[in-house]
Amino acid sequence: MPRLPSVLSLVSGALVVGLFWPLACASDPGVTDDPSGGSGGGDASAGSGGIGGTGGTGGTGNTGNSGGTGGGWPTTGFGSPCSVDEDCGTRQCTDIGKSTSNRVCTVPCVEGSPCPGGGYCTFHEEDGYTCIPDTGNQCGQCSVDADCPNIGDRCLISANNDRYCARDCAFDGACGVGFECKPQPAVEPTDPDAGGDSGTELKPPAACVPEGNESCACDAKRDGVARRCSTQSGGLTCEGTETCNAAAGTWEGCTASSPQPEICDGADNDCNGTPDDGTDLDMCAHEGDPANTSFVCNLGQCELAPCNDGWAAYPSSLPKSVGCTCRVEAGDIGGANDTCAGATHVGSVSDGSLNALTVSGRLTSDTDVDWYKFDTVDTDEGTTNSYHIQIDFTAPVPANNEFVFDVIRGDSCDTPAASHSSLTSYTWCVDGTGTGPGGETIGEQVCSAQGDRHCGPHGRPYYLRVSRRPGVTGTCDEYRITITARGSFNCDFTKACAPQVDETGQSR
Ligand SMILES: [Ca+2]
Ligand SMILES: [Ca+2]
Ligand SMILES: [Ca+2]
Ligand SMILES: [Ca+2]
Repeated sequence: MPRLPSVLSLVSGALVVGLFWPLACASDPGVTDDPSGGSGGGDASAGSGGIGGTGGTGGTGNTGNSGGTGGGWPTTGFGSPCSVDEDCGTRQCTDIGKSTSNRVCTVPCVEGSPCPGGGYCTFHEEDGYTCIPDTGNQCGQCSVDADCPNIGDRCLISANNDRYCARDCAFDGACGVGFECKPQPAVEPTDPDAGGDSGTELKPPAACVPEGNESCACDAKRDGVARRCSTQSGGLTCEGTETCNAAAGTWEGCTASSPQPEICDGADNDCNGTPDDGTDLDMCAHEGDPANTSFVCNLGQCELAPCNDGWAAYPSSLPKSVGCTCRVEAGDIGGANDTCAGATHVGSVSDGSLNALTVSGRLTSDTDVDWYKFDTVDTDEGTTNSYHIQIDFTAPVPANNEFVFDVIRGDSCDTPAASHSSLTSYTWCVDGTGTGPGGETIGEQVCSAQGDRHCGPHGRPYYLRVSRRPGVTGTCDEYRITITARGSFNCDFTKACAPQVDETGQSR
């Protein structure tokens, strides 16, 4: 860094930039030899035109000085492209590019004096605080600092979440209209010793920010940039993005949805940041009010909670909103009677009485079965026996096409015999007279303790298993089964009762 101290001493001696240039010029004969300098000298307005053509934005500042001091001044003034210091009337050729080299003629910054020609002051690691031309870098598009063109540029983010290039203003706090100079966190210098070597006291970092930390105006520099936008309703706010359409000069196409009460759909309808964060009751209210249960929101879907005890959601073809309308019998809650061991004991029937047992229930799932157990009593009637077990469906009405039962006669939870399975009516009786396979008279309509035909006893426990006929469409219809031990007709040995076995050894 050999140059900076000498530059600074020159600045302090000259006090202002306008005075510095003639001093430098006079001390360097090479510059006065520049033929282009002669053509621009002497007339301020004519010089302005010539400089503007070669030096761009820096031309005006240079022109005033050269015009004021007479002829022989180079046109390669502030902001002009250059390769080496000698190319510049300012004697300072600086690479102001950040990622891409961009060498232009510059001047040192001076406290209390604006940079020439619309330039601005930024820090250069070798040259210290340096006036560089305004290259239109402010509000350029960027993702990181390196995307911005000039040294000292920052890639900042606005309150609307869009990023933009912001130029340095640490030296003098000067920014254009509509911008304000805001402090910024320090960045690691590419050369950690730069500040120390230059002898320059570094100012706290700052950059030009749109007033209010708003987005830069939507213009050609910002075309296609997206920023955050929002939609508000009822105290709720949803956010989205909108895009700068430079041709129209407006931000367009805000993607924010309209805030809505939270429903169970996997989406964050009220835009509070959490999907489906309402109560199950509220979020599924639109699904209806199911009976004997409630909706719960699960993975974006309103599902029925388990039914209250004593109720089932059956048949499953019903709409979810119906809920649990199929009553489960007390003896079947939790599937209690789904096995023979859990059979519901429903009482007993006797041939000494016309009283019947009635069993009713519902099959409350596709696979539900109901087991029942009852006792039968064969009373001693002396010379006759009216024991006649009859089991029949009496509901559904008018016809039962859905339910069947299996029968086990005896006190054992065996598999029902095939001939005693899938029945809708069952008879086992001795209260008649018939002819056996050997031509003998059978039946206990006439019987005695001493004669050929004894009078029982035949009383046995029974198991009954109610199930749904295979392939039938299930309903929650109630079935009803009537059981008697005293048949309403005499036993017909020609068709009923088979495969009745000889349980006593004496009669069938
Ligand atoms: Ca939410
Ligand atoms: Ca939701
Ligand atoms: Ca059951
Ligand atoms: Ca009897």
